[in-house]
Amino acid sequence: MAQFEKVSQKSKVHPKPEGLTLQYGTAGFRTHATHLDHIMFRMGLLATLRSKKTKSTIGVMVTASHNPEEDNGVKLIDPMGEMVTVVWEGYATQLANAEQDSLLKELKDIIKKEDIDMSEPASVYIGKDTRPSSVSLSQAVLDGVSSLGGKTHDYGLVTTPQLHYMVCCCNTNGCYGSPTIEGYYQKLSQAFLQLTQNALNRTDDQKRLLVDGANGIGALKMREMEPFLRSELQVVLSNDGSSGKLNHMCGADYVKVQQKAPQGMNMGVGERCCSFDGDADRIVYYYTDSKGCFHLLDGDKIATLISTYLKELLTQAELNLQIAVVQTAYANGSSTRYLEDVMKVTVCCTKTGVKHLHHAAQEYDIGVYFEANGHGTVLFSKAAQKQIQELMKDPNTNDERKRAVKLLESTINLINQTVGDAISDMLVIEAVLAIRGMSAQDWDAIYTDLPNRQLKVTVSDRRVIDTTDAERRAVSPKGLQDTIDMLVKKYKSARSFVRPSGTEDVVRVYAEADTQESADSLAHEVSLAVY
Ligand code: NG1
Ligand code: ZN
Repeated sequence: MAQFEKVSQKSKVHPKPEGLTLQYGTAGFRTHATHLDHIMFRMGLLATLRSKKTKSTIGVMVTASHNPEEDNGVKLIDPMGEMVTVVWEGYATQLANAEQDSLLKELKDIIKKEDIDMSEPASVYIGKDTRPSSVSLSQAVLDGVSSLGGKTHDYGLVTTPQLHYMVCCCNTNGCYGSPTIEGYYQKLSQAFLQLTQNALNRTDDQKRLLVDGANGIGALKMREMEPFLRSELQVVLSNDGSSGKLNHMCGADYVKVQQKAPQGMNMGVGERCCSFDGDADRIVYYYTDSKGCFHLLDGDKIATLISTYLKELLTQAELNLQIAVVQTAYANGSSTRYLEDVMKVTVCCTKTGVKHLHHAAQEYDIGVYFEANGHGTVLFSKAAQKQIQELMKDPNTNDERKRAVKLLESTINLINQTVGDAISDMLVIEAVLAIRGMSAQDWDAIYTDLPNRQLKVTVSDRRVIDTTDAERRAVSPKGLQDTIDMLVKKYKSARSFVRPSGTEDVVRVYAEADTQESADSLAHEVSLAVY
């Protein structure tokens, strides 16, 4: 078949280094950029098959998010903008690891297993982050798609969530928005401006936000979006990519893990600041107080702020919709306690990795999900959205209810429901703070985080650690959990767990306790038990 001849020829231009094996993990493929050319070509092939199979447009994003600039990676995006299914993650690994001479065999195997009609057309949307290696790697994806006769649309430099948005817009015939960068800015900015009309007498100081762009794509896109916000948000951008290195001493991951401000940011006392990660799908906020103390407002604080706001609107609108917050084992114990005991919302805990949180959140009328590291969004079920729209149209809805319903409607439009989105989340947070007249300190005071520490341990084979109970307990190696339990007992309000990372060759250790010294010491003791 001529179709496969082209694949065969082109694959020689993107050869696989013999013996190299990689796995499609929680964040797709991710490793040093020099090992990825063949992976990109093959993901172009796989996206084309996925498109034929689903009769929809599929997305391929070239990025390694918060990893160092020298790394790169790739993720596939399914028709509704969600992560690709587990079975296809398996195909991705199968195709990636096929030696050069068995690539066609593996490709045909997938076509057969999935019963793919190869005469179907295929369409693939491609995006990339600002890493120098992304240029040639995204070209390799394009080569893969075209060698199977698929059509491509190369969006060039976009944030990961922007590409998810484009894919969703395309496959819902524009119902979600227009699949252009301009359409994205217009949808979000209109919703933001509608929301901030409800915040009275905001001063320029209150409209000011310091943004750390991690020297990445988020900084570029923030600059593009600013005019759409008509000064309702006055962004002061640092780490905008003009001189610094991507994610180096800056960005959401650095700030969250180091629990300190990024380099290059000039923070005034109490000033609201936030950091994006390298592909702008994560965000964390922070400020320093008058004593120079750094305060982090992470994904748990974001989930709390947004769910409190939504719950209040539901009460005002007299809407009986179930709201739940989805977290992972990394959620600070104080946040879980506050959500369950004070706010009385359902909280559920899933394994690390956005796809797990996303699926759990889909089970509720309104599912707010955030990883502690700042990756998250809010999902509204179709039924919930319909109820909100109907109430808006109902002539019997009184003014107070109507105001709440209108706010809910604009909030839904402002949220990128396909995936966590730093720009969209930032605008939601800014709108909520404005409407409620809250400062960063007011937000921080909702509850007090338990001091915590995250460590990485390098072991010879991280996969010997197996976990259960949403990764909160280790089942192997034998005896490890007993040791952790024993160590935890030595400290007050303590909790600790270990799990193998899905994106790096390390074991992650997490500990929290009543003081920072105790959290640090517990994390250290547990990491010694992992060796
Ligand atoms: P791993 O490396 O599996 O811990 C990290 C983050 C996840 C998720 C993925 C994908 C932590 C502790 N882990 O996963 O939450 O964001 O990267 O980027 O932050
Ligand atoms: Zn990211």
